[in-house]
Amino acid sequence: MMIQQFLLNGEWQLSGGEIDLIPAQVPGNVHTALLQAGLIADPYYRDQEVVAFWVGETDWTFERPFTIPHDLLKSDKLLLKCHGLDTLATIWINGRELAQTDNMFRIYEFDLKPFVNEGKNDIKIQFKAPATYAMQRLRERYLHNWGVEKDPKRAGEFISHHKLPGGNYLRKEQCNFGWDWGPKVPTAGIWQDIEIVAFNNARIDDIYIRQVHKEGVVDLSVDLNVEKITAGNLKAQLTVIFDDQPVATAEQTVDEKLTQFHLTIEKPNLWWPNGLGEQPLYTVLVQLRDAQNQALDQTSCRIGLRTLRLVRQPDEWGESFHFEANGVPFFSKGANWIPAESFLDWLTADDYERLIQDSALVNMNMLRVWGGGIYEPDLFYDLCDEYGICVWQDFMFGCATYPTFDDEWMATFEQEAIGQIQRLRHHASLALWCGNNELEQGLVAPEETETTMSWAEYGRLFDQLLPKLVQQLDPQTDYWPSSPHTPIGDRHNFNDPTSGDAHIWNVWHGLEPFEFYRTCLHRFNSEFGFQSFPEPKTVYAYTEPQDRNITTYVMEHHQRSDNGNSRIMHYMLDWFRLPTSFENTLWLSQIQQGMAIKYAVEHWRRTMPRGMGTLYWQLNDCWPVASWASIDYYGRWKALHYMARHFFAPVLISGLEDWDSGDVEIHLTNDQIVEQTGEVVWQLLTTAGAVLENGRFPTTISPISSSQVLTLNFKEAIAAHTARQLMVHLSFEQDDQILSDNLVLFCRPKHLELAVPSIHAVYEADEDGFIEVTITTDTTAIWVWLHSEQLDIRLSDNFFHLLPGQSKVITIVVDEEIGLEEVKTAVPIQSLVDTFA
Ligand code: BMA
Repeated sequence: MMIQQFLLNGEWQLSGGEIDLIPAQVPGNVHTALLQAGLIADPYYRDQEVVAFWVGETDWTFERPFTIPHDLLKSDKLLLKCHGLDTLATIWINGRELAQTDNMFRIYEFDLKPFVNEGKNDIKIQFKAPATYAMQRLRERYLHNWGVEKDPKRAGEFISHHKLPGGNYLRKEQCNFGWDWGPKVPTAGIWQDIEIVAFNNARIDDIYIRQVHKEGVVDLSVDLNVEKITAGNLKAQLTVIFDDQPVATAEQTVDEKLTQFHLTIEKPNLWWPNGLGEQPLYTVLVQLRDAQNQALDQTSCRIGLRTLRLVRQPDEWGESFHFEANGVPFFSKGANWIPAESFLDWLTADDYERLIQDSALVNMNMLRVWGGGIYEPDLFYDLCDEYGICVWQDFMFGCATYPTFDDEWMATFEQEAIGQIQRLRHHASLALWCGNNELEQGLVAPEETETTMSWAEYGRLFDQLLPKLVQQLDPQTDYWPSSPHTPIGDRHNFNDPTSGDAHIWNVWHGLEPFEFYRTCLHRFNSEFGFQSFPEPKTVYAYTEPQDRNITTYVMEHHQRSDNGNSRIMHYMLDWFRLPTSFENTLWLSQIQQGMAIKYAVEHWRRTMPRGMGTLYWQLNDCWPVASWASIDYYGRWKALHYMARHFFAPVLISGLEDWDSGDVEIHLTNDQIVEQTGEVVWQLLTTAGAVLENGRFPTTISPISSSQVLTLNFKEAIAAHTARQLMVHLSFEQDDQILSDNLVLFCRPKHLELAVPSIHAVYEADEDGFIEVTITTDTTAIWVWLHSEQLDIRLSDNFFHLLPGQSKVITIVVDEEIGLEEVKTAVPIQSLVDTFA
């Protein structure tokens, strides 16, 4: 008989504190059940999060009946499989304790047989209050955690800045206790599927696929692990499917736990990161049969034929740090990924698809799944495989010291790591396993102190256990102990520019000017970032009219970085004229954020091949908040995300200006595997749009390289016109197509002398039902953007510059059915001048 699986998802009953038996969805959590029942308000609205703190301080019980039919009870094995319990759970079956669990990231299986009867049964899962437990443990032994402080005045009390105390004691999503962009909503619940599994004879435990790439073929070796209960001959059949056709098959008898298959794929279609090639995927299907040829179990997984390695070798600057796909080095472009929801059950498949698609659309090829969140569900990695987004996967530790001295805690983590490596290792997109986020950035010292763990305690987990497990279970993926990590010389010397990866926070946290980025020559920038506010529509969703000033209590409540709003304004005074309204402040903060990250990324792309990667902090949000994200909680693209498409373009033209000498260096950066030939076109313009000088010349740029193609000097023009009235427009053109264009200024935008543009728009519906708008201007308009308070719109480009004589065609995708006329009135067009004029 084939293995049987029965989901116990759906409606359960929830009780806790004063609340008795309200309906609760599984998968789900306590907060969303209470919200559904009208017992708490939306924690994302105003400061309702604070009102809901009691939820994390309460024990909760989920329960439901279930039925076990007669033949199920006769199965050789009857198991309860929990794909995710958050977190401190005791499971009761018919009033008897089945098991206790302590790790949200583990998949647990328990023998159910001795606990159930034929017919009606019931299951209860009790969850301990996470906030209360965490606090107790912290009182027993202090463990440092950024964002939490010991209260100097009251022993045993803590000052909670952006986090609730003690989360580092629990194997639970760390940012559920709060973060410098996330709310403090420690929840509890059955957050993943829960099911009953019954089988006879045998089942498939897991498979492991190794690839060996040779000239024109890929050899696959597949390890099949089988759990065998009864003796008897078993057979396993393996089929590799591509484009719905079998391309290789093999059959074996299964005598032992482990059976190995060897197959060859001829003429392999190789998988490539986004921008470098296609993402063909093969399905590996394994079927297990008994001696009578009856199917017992089957499993399948999708793979991409590729090699994907982190390359570290001595070079003229120290030690390289870059990724190579199929032997081809590539520059990593992307962002850091945080959980896309604080209440994970609210996330839909569409939300995931949109975020991964949005990453690929702006020319990203890598996301880092950051260590303070969760190992994402399979769907996330499936989408990354499909869109060519390589995954830098952290293990779930971040910004705190951890109790590696506790053997029980280490043991549960070991099981977590084994389970997650086995679950994710076959994904084409998996590029790297990384131990943790930022522990080596000041949280470890030779000896344990109040604020550090010792290297010995740290090493136990990140230098011994984890590399050993990765080597055993996924030897074809590299392991990196921490982000950032300096592999050469003094390990305390994090952010060394000659080797390893770096987190550059001198701009923003360190209040250094944007120019600081250009002094950084690191090998790989895995974090750096700049905040902005979400757009007005998003802010309106969590505020009332009286909250709409960035200094109000509610606006500051939706800002978790220390003095975050002051930092935004600090830089704004440096770069821009003060905006005239609340809404303009929000928009301008987005332009500023985009400019900061563009400044950094263009510089780092110019340093290729010394620097081989930039992942900005951060792609997404888990609630509506001021943050470093480029896509807000509702999926709305901030200015940064639109700008990313340009500064991550496969071929980039950029200008490096020297305001003192009047020099502009023109640089071309090519991420493509093939050389690019085209024309560089430049114009020196007045702010009114008059062309003072111009030129064009043909040029070729080699694959995967960056070079300075020309330096121009505009000292005389600056003397004649002032820096405030000049700009240089650059473009790189190929067959009449502009592959990249850019604007160079000689002063801060606040000093630019810009006239008020009159922007003209002509709307048309194209044959696919999209709306196209052609935009022109009578004078130079900087950072032109379209937006809508009424409609959710997506634009093919936004926050662009427009010169008189140019026309820009933008496609507008509107989420709802709506006529051309309505769009016209609902989509105003603004530019920089409108933020202050
Ligand atoms: C980095 C990250 C996060 C944090 C961000 C902004 O250090 O690893 O912990 O949210 O900075 O401060």
